Amino acid sequence: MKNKSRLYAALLFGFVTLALGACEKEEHRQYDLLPAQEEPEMDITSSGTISVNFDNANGASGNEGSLKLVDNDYNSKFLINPYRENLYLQLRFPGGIAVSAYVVASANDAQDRDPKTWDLVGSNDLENWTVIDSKTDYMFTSRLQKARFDIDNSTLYRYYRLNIKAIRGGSGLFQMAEWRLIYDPNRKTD
Ligand SMILES: [Ca+2]
Repeated sequence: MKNKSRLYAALLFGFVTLALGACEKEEHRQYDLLPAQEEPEMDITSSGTISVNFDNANGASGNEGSLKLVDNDYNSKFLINPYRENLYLQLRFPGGIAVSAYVVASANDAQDRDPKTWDLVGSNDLENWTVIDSKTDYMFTSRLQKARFDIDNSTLYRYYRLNIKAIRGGSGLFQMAEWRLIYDPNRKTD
């Protein structure tokens, strides 16, 4: 009886050892078969410094100041009264980076205040600007809407601006909830 128990114990031990060995092998095999992984895209907005040429009456850090454009809170917004036709939003980065997409988000109310026509431009000297993307008569279809635009850009820029050339209401107030810039580390740059 004792010997039988020992035999069972030995068999059980052997089975567990084999099973563990099989698991290890399986794990290695699966690991070897994994395809080369692409790096995930990155939201680089927080690495930049926001500025605008016309800020809210209460300043950049006010309740509806320009800092609200990049606070990653889609319920907070930047607002100016009145809108100015040459309004720009600018993000400055510590070094050149090639942005591959951007997000413009409508605010919580009053769609007449939405941006409608804009250019995304890039520069390295604040004098020469290259148009990277343009939208004309873009209409947000809902409030707090995150509109993403993928762009074909491989050039590194330190400065990005969103030139707000027209608002939906034509005149009046301007408001926007969020502006985000996206970087794809897998994309080849110039
Ligand atoms: Ca915000």
